[in-house]
Amino acid sequence: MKNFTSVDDIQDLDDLLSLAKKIKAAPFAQPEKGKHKTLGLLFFNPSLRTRLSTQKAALNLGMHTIVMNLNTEGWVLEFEDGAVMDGSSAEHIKEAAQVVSQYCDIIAIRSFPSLTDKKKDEEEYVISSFLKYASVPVISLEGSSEHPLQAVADALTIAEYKTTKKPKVVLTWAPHPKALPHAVPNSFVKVMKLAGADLVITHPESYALNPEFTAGATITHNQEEAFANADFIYAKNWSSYDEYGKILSKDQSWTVTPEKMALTNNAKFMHCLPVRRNMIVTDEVLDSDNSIVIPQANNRTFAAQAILTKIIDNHGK
Ligand code: AN0
Ligand code: CP
Repeated sequence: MKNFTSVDDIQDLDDLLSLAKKIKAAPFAQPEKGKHKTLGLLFFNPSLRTRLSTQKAALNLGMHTIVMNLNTEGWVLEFEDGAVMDGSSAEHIKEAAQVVSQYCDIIAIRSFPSLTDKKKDEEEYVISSFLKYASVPVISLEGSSEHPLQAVADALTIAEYKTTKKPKVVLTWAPHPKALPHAVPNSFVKVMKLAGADLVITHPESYALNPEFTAGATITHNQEEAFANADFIYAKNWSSYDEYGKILSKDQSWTVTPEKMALTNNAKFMHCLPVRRNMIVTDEVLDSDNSIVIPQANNRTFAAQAILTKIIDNHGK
């Protein structure tokens, strides 16, 4: 593995999850793996889990970490080729990426979409520019269209909690007051396809995800029908994809409640966090024994450690 910016970069999910499980059982077994190596984490957006778990993973491997909030602490970057830089941007990504590559052995980047310019967002121009100009491996800490480290942690969590070979996994849209990206559901759908789960996606009619991600998946606009006999409920809000970035509904009849969980096969409740209580899911469900959001977040460390291990082992090839 050279870079990890998409679920598509996973060559063998079973092999990756076995490694993550091995690491979870003995997180400090390879304290020299990352010796004298530095992981740079560049954030254009807020984070709690990704920021801490990815650093924790690096530290477990003996790596050093450098963290920078580029949006507030760095020079404003220019991404346009040939731009006459007479505006607000002070530094071109061409120099910035090459310079950071001299300080870091792996560069990890979080860059959310604008949710206003679909074309630009889908070009994934921030992470793509680092891939183009950096001379070291690049990891996505959530880009415009994917959050692959979250997806690995999600797949690991489902692998740990499933009681049947092919569990029924339901990805349900739920209401939220702000426009949110599509990265988490997109990567979740991709990884569940790889895992061979019985995946059902449910959302209001106007909330179809990009069909490039959902092609072949079962999709229903009837949430209760979707929940029937589910083994896992994965809740997430996303803004409209067709009416790009718009909030078309805050319908709380889509909130995950105990009544809806009662339709399932005693399903586990999952969410990537941060979660808005009593919007996405009620307190009763989130605080119930069926909620596995905390162990799910714990798995972020082992997912990241497995990915760092793969990249270091392959010497960035
Ligand atoms: C982000 C999102 O929905 O993509 C990050 C989740 C990991 N969530 C928020 O901005 C609330
Ligand atoms: N799930 C997740 O990526 O959380 P943060 O945004 O806090 O990193």
